[in-house]
Amino acid sequence: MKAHDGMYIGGTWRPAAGTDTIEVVNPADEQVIDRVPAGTAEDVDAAVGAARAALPGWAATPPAERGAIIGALRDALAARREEIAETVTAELGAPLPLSQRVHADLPVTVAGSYAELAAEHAFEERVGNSTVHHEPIGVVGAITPWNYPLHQIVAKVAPALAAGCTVVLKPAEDTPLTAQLFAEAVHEAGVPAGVFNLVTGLGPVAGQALAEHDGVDLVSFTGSTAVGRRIAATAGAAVKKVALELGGKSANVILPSADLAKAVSVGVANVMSNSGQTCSAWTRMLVHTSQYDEAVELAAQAAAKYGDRIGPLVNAKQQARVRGYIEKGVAEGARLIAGGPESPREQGYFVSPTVFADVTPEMTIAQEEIFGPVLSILRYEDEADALRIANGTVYGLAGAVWAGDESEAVAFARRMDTGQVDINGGRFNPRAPFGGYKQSGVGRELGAHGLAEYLQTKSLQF
Ligand code: TXE
Repeated sequence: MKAHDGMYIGGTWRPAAGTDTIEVVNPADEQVIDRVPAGTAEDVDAAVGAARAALPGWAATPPAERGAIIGALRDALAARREEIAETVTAELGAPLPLSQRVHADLPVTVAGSYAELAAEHAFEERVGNSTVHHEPIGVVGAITPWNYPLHQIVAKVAPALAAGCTVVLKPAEDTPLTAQLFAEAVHEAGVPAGVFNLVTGLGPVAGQALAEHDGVDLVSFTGSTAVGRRIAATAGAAVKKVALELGGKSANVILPSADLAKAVSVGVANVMSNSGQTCSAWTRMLVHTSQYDEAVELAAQAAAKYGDRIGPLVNAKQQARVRGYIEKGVAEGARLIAGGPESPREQGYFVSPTVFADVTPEMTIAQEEIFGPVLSILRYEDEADALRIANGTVYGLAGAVWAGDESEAVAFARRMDTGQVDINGGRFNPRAPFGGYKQSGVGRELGAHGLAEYLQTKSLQF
């Protein structure tokens, strides 16, 4: 696609307030592929104004009608599958099959679930002598990252629209083309003017202006813990609600009764997918001491199979950051069994699929989010030890448990301090709430819980 040179505000593409632009770079070959306008506080203000003006009409639209429009949005996204996949591949660097199967198809599923949920949701209920109304919270400021460029947008915009809110989106500066495609689909679906608005721009400029804007009632942010903390502080001072989806350091706990070969191969694939740029990735594999050497061998074989089939990281900064973590792992005494800090290619922001053995819980690579294709394998002595290690980070976003018997895995998962756990591999459910315990965030995305984030309640007694 060719980038729009304006902002999508009030149902039309209009010129940006300023003249600065942002270069969009293909991370696989470092070539500039396009430019989008760099929004300013003025653009954000215009977008928030359009969203406020559209709010009463959209909030009063019957939920089933809102659902029908979200259904049309799902169809518009589905019709653009190839264009979306190619765009994600161009600006994120993801291999095309991954862009098709995940980056393009997953958001269609999520939009579809909100087309249904808008119609199904109980926006009003009778509790004793009260009627409780669940009303839209208002104008939503959505700030999204680049790792799943379209999914992150749909996971915020679809539930917000289902709830009756209007939205201003500031997508990541690395992947604005996918966001522009989304705006085109919104337009095509017949979403009324001003209900959805797009301002492309830099985080500290357009993002910050959106997070601080008085006309925004809720800020929904996905990204780094540092920026999330800042947004929460600003919102707290303004007594404004936030939803935050931040980092993770999820544990993949393989209990001795599990199918070890399957658990290890799925576990490695989980970390390498999307070049490790997944907040819920199972980056710590926990293996019983009696099976440790076998698991390490299996993981090394599995990682070698990936070779250079995984895509690059999104930009030079992320590549440098991930290579720095790999060097730190070596310096702290972990044993490199696959990959390493050297880039496998001259051009592009590539990092080799990397696996560390002999990782101990206090090492930096076992504590901090790396956000690259790097797996740490840790050893545990017994279940209590496994649970202590699994729960021993500041994060609590996701996780996995493998056991011969499902109930054994479930019992363990119930004791994990984390928002989502996949049992024996799991299977994606668009209606299952997703979000963090501890420093992984505040609030939930997906399903009815995701919709409820965008509602406030009023009770009438009679
Ligand atoms: O994130 P930023 P970055 C983690 C991951 C990664 C690290 C850094 O560990 O290595 O964060 O990534 C906008 N006010 N995750 O630097 O800066 C920015 O424009 C308002 C985890 O890319 O947080 C973008 O739209 N907004 C994660 C969004 O915030 C601001 C996904 C995220 O960028 C802003 C991505 C500001 N002051 C990174 N500064 C996940 N949880 O999935 C930046 N932004």
